[in-house]
Amino acid sequence: MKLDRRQFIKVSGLAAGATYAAGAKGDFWGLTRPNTDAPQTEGDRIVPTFCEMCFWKCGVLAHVKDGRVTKIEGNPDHPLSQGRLCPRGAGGTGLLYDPDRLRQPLLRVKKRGEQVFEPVSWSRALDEVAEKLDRVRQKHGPEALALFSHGFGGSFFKTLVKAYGTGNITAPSFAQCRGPRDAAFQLTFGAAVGSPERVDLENARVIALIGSHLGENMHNTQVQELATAIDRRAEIIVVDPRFSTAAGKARHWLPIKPGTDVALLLAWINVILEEERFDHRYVAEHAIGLTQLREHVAGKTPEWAWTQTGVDPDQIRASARLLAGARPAALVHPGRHSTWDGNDTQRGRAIAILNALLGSWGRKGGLFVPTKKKIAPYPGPVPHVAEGAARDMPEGVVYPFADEVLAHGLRDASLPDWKGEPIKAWMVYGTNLLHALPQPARTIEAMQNLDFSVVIDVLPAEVTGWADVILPEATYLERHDDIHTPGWKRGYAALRQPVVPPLHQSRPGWWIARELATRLGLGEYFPWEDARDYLETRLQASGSSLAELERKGVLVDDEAPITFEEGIAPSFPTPSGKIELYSQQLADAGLPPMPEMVAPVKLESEQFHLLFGRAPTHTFGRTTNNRVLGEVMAENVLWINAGRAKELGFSRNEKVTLVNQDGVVSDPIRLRATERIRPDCVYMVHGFGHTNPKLRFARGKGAADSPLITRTRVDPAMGGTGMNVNVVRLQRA
Ligand code: MGD
Ligand code: SF4
Repeated sequence: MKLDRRQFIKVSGLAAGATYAAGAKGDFWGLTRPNTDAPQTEGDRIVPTFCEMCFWKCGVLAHVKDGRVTKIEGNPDHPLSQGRLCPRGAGGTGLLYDPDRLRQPLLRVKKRGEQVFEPVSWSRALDEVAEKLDRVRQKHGPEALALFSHGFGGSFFKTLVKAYGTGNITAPSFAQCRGPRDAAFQLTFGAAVGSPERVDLENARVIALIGSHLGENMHNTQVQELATAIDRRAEIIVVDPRFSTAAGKARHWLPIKPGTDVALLLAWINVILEEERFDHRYVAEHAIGLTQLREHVAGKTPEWAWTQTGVDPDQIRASARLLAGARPAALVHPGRHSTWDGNDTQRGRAIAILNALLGSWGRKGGLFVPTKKKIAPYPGPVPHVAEGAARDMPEGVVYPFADEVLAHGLRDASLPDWKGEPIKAWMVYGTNLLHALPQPARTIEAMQNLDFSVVIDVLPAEVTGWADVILPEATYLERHDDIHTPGWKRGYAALRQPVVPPLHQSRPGWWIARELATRLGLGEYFPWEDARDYLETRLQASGSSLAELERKGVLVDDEAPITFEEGIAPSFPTPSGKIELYSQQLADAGLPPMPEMVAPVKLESEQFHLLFGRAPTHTFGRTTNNRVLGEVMAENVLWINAGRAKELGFSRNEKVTLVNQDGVVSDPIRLRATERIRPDCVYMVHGFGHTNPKLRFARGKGAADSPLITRTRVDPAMGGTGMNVNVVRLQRA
């Protein structure tokens, strides 16, 4: 099925950066509403479930006609979609009917990486995986197995490997994405920001986005709320080296020099404190460390920040005043992908401190206190593994605020030169590690050094090419998963259920995990008959039933208070029980207790900072083979400042390759010369430049940024890999 023409026009307009016709809430961002003009796509059946085209998990209604999914719409009852979807969600059929899908289990028959596989039966493949995992367990102990798992479907594999005996469970969404920001908010407020983020955008009167390119990063609910806020005349401040889609809606665009955001944030704090514009009562009641903060930012004036950031001091002052003038409904968005330059926890701390000064934590139009629906656990044995046993840090190295296992750390523990206890086997679920981890050459070296690897995926990817066994999973439209109950403005429980039966020989993750458990003698941890039995047991124990959830897709609690104004008692589970403007925890760990600037990477002549981000139609590399979404955006381009392109003798849209500081050369990519980016930066959308020949649509389209990420700066607080520290020069392709 294709998106209908009208949806595409809306989406294409967004992708092309066109001017947007203001209309009903969210229209100009390309969100789709139920489409009544396309009767040929109406289904005989409508099945509610939730989306997995990205990790936001909006509720969808899938139309089925003659056994095929014809249309996917937003579920109006689901709190995250509210009847709308982003372009990727509406394009889910492009994944379901992708002709390149993995169709049957595959066993490697030649050398690793040569990509020669033999199709085999499920029982042969599962026997092989169980036998190899058993061998690893006997030879090296269970902790020698690592699970890399990204996506909601990974939950049953987590149970499996915990029962097997390993705590080496990780996802790139921590140390390559949101980890630093969560550590920062945890240090400051005693609680993380979570996903979906606890930001009350729709009620905010001023919103500062620091490198959060909402509108290109299409987290549906946030985009809808941002659109509502704009309709209500909220002011937007965008801090970005690139004039993003959101910058087009902003009162202030601060085109900052990469790697200097802490300087800007300190200057904002300086203005708000010096001019006594902060929430005195809130800070006096709830925070500690104001005196140290005042001392710390003394002299960090907008004029000082200008020398670091290149941002006009008047604009710094004016934007600080705008923020403070709207408190507490003034929000500095915590961001999500925050592993930039290794000083990321400190940048997150500065953002958290600003929100504290604005009194916005716990307040309407600020960062609300999420509520969660309670669903009883399955009453079976729960596997436990020893805490702190993960092998993700070299001996003698400690990242004191790493709350989750570091994905690149487990990769490094698989390398031949690793000094500690090694990882010898990988189970990879739903993550293309060759694009997701920095230094992909090291990832390949690690995979070559393993005793065994199994990849569970829906499509071929670069990582499947290096696997010993590939298991084809059913897509999210063909399977049950666990119940989803995140913290949000209203508690809810959402069901993922099959809309159509699995195509080809793909199987749901719960079935694969349970079959492996049985073969490994761990069947007691999967005591249910099938996923329906598992879900029914949990729901009945919670006063509902599977039939009810199958019909509705989502059960939503009544409204409950989510702000201090509505009666939530302020609580800050930090060691002091207060908001910690000054962090004794950081000081005790030998780290700066107040955010400090770290010198940014220096450029030589003809070099650019390499920046990357998202597009409305794509989620990393997982959607770039999707023919439906590919009609809107089939390849990425390289944004370059038009003046700079001319100066270097490049024509407006010629093809170039990028050469990084270590001599690594990218695939060719077309230039997009524009005034909308600083002269010292180039920018591309992440997820393109696939090399796996089995991805017949995506292969060779655009360029990947990952091979150019040969250097990282590691965050000393939580171990995240700052990746925006690589520089490139351009050469004619
Ligand atoms: P994707 O690239 O989307 O995400 O990196 P990944 O977690 O690797 O690849 C997901 C894989 O999951 C694909 O192979 C896809 O086919 C498969 N898949 C999709 N749906 C399913 C399913 O239902 N079941 C199974 N079994 N498989 C499925 C993301 C990570 O990358 C993150 S979160 C961030 S924020 C970072 N972003 C980033 C960046 O922007 N630039 C660079 N250079 N590196 C980055 N690394 C991080
Ligand atoms: Fe799906 Fe878009 Fe929602 Fe992500 S934001 S879950 S892709 S509809």
